[in-house]
Amino acid sequence: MTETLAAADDFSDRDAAARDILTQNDRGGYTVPTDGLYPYQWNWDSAFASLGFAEFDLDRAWQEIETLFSGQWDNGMVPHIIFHKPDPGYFPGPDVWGCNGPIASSGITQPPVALSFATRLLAADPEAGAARFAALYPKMRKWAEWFLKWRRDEKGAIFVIHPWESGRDNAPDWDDAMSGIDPQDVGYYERRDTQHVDASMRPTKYDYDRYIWLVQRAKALDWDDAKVAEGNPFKVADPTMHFILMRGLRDLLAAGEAQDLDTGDMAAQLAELEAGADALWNPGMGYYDSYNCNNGIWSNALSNASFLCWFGGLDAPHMEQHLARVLDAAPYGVPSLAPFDPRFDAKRYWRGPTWGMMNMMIGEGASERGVALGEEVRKRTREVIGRYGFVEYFDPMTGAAAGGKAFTWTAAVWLAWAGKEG
Ligand code: 2M8
Repeated sequence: MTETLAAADDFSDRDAAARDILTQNDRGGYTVPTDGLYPYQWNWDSAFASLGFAEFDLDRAWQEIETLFSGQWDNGMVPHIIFHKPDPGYFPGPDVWGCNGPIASSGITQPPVALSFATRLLAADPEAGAARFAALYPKMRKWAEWFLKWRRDEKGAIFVIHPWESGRDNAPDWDDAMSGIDPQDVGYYERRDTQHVDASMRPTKYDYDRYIWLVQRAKALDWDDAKVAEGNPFKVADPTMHFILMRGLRDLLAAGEAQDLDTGDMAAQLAELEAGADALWNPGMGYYDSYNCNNGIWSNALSNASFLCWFGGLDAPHMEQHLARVLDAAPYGVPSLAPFDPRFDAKRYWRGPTWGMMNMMIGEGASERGVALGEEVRKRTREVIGRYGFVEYFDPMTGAAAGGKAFTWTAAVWLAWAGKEG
C-alpha cells in the first residue's frame, strides 16, 4: 500500500467555495450538475446536491429531492433527467426521448441514492423533516418497487437497460452488450457534450450511436416497461444499481419503522436483494462484477461499482485486498476501472477516472463495515478535490482535473464528507 499523499495543505477556504458552487448551480428548486454541459436536473446528482445543501440549508436540501419526485411517472419510475426548462445546449433533449411523464423527462432512471439520502435529511433534524419525509415515503417505496418489478433478472440481480441508467456511461461493463447493437439506422444527430468538454474525455461516437439507438428503440415502444425489456439487446446486471438499491431499502425500512410509517413488504424485498447480490459475484475473478443478462458473459471489470458492496450493507472481506491493490496502483482515489486492466483509460470518463461521489459511497460504506481503508479513501478524495478543484472527475494517476468545472456533486461531497476532518 502506498502511503497517503503528502501532508494535507490548508484547504480552509474550500467550504465557502463549495457552497458557492451549489448556490450558483441552483436553478430554483433544483440544481444542475454544472452550467452548460448538463443544464437540467439529473437524478443522482440531485441526491448528492441535497446532502451538500443539508450542510447549510436543510430546507433547500429537502426541496431538491421533492422537485426530483415531482417528475415521478405513474409506474413509479423516477427519470434520470428532468427537463424543467428547454435548453438547446444538451443532446438528447425532450423531443428525442418523447416521454409522457408529469414533467418532460428522459425515459430511464438512475441509481436510487436519493432513497438513502432522504433518510439522512430526516436524521439531520427529525422534527423539521418528519412531515416531508412521510410525504415522500410512499413515492420512494413505489420507485423501489418499480426496480424490483422491471429491473430484476431471474437470478435476483438488478439490471440496467441503458448505460446512462447506471450512471457509469461508458464503463467497460457495457462493452459486450453494446457490441451486439447495430445502430446503422440511428440517423443524423449532433452531439453537444464535445462542444463543452474535450472529446478525449468523453464517450466515443461508437458509444453515442448506441446510446441514441437504445433511446429510439424504447421510444418506438412508447416506453412500455414490458415491451422495452423484452428482446432488449442491452440488459446488464449492475452492481451500482443493485448495491445502491439495497442500501436505499435498508435505510428506508429503518427510518420508516422509526417514524411509524407503512413499510409494507420492504423487509422481505431487502432480504431478496441481499440474496440476489450473490449473482453479482464473479467466481473466476473473485470480486463483484456486472454481467450481460442476455448471454451470462461477465465483464471481468474491477470497477468502482464493485466496491459499493459495503455501502450496500455486505460484509465482503475478499474485497478489501482488491481495494488495497487498486489504491496501490492509483494514488488519487478509487479509479472507475482498475489501472492494471488493459481497458483502463485515465482520462476517459467512466473507464479510469476517479469520481468524488463514488469515492464517498465506497469510503463511507467501507468505514461503516469496519474496513480501515475507508478512511484512506476519504483522505485521498479530500486531497484530490482540495488540490485540483471541484471538477467533474480526476485522472486517478496524476490527480489532474477533468470533465466539467464547478461541479455540483464534487462540491457536495466535499461539504458532506471529504472535507470533514476527524
Ligand atoms: C453523465 O451522464 C450524462 C447522461 O446521463 C451525459 O454524459 O450526458 C454521467 O456521469 C452521469 O452519471 C451523471 O449523472 C450525468 C450528470 O452529471 O453525467
